[in-house]
Amino acid sequence: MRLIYKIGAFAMVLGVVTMSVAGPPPPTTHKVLIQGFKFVPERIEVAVGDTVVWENKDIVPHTATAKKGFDSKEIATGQSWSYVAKRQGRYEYICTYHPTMKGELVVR
Ligand SMILES: [Cu+2]
Repeated sequence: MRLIYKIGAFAMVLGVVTMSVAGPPPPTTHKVLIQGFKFVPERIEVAVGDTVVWENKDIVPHTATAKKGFDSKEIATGQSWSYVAKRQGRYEYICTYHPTMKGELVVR
């Protein structure tokens, strides 16, 4: 009886430890630099719940605008804009001021 209790307690502790190790990773923040009229990195892959921050290092304003999903509007020089990835999908985006600037956000 005493031994069974001990085994039970051990299993419970093991279960708690295993659950905390195997749980989903906590949300993280990813940074995309806007530099030299490019999104760096051009393609970024994140998990649902993660935050993506675009930081404009150029001397002109830019945007990070997807056809569907998100639109930063103007990000001035030295400013940043953050977006929480809520839905899975593949989002191609551009800068509306310089449409040759292209990026891709993949949300897994
Ligand atoms: Cu731009």
